[in-house]
Amino acid sequence: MKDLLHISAAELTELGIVDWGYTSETVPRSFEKFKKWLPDNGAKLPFMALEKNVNYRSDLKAWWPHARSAVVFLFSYAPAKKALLEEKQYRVAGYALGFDGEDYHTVMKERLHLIGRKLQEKYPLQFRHSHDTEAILERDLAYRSGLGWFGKNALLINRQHGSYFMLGSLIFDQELELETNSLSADHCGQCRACIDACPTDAINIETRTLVAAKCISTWTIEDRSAESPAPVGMEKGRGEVFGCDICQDVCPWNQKPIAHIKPQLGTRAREWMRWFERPFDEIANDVLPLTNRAYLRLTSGTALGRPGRPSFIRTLSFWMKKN
Ligand code: B12
Ligand code: SF4
Ligand code: SF4
Repeated sequence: MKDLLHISAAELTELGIVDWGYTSETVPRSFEKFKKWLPDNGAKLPFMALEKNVNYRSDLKAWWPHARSAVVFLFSYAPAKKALLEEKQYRVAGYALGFDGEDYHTVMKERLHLIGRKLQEKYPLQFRHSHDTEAILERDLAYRSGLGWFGKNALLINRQHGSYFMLGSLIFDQELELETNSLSADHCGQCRACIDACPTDAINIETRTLVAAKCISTWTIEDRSAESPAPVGMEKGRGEVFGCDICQDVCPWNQKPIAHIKPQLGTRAREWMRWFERPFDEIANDVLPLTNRAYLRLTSGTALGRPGRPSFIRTLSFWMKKN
């Protein structure tokens, strides 16, 4: 990784960043693809379909009129993911325990702010940030910054770091004196490991997008209805209770980066892993007596509260019936 102006690569590494890329292209390359995807998928993810948000995604300038350039950072959760894989623990997606079990939004926001303020010490710039929070096509922004390609599993894949990372971006009101990496070529080749491994057949190979309604991640995190039936094929999964990493775990581009790092799971993340690895009925017994608000208190400070108690219980019941 290179230094970012006067911020050294070592300082960025301290913040959990493994690479960054710069672009002054404010218009996404795949907005038309997004618009084609929306009619069939927006119902399951209503926040994606809001008219205002669709317009924001068309151009960074539509979202923030002052936007002129952006730096996208890869915040790795590979060390935590490696620890989970070694424990054969698949019930919680790696990103949720990857920042010591803390809510990645909070952690990344703090770190992006720190970088933005440090840049302001030398440059009279204004910035905004996005870390799975704003209505912008974050993967496309990372693609334009030369950080990777869109895999057949729809994830942004980086040749050196695979895909076990979250994207965090700083968007600036001026262009910076930085070079843009060249755009990444597609390195999926003839591989179709993710398509064959996805238990619910959620990957649309032609468009490299997901059928949101079929994806386990949608059902276990975003679908807050206690009545929604599980996607067909869910029973072939690995006991996913929060999110799904199957199409990443089988990707050859994740094997090398994972082989070369030390597994690392912080104390809180390990406690959560232990909480989740118990029999499903034991977990349900912890959650059933709680009110919805008490459940939110239990998960507060983590990313785990997002589905809400009713749909979390619905997911646990699915696995209890299956076992
Ligand atoms: C909605 C959403 C979801 C939904 C829908 C996912 C989806 N694929 O759309 C659900 C709940 C299913 C989901 C799941 C997950 N998500 Co999510 N999600 C988002 C969110 C908020 C929007 C994504 C989006 O725009 N979807 C719309 C569709 C049309 O976009 P797309 O699938 O990426 O399709 C693009 C490609 O097909 C591309 N394309 C295909 N071929 C080509 C070729 C070229 C040349 C180009 C330029 C483009 C291109 O064009 C499309 C439009 O951009 C983003 C954050 C953000 N603001 O961007 C995070 C985000 C994509 N999610 C993220 C993560 C980590 C996950 C999960 C791994 C979590 C988990 N473990 O459960 C899974 C992964 C599922 C998967 N295989 O993609 C990360 C991805 C990091 C990465 N390495 O790519 C993001 C970027 C959040 C972040 N800031 O880090 N997610
Ligand atoms: S996240 Fe899981 S369900 Fe969704 S596409 Fe990947 S393997 Fe399939
Ligand atoms: S598993 Fe294979 S096809 Fe799927 S994203 Fe990885 S390299 Fe591409």
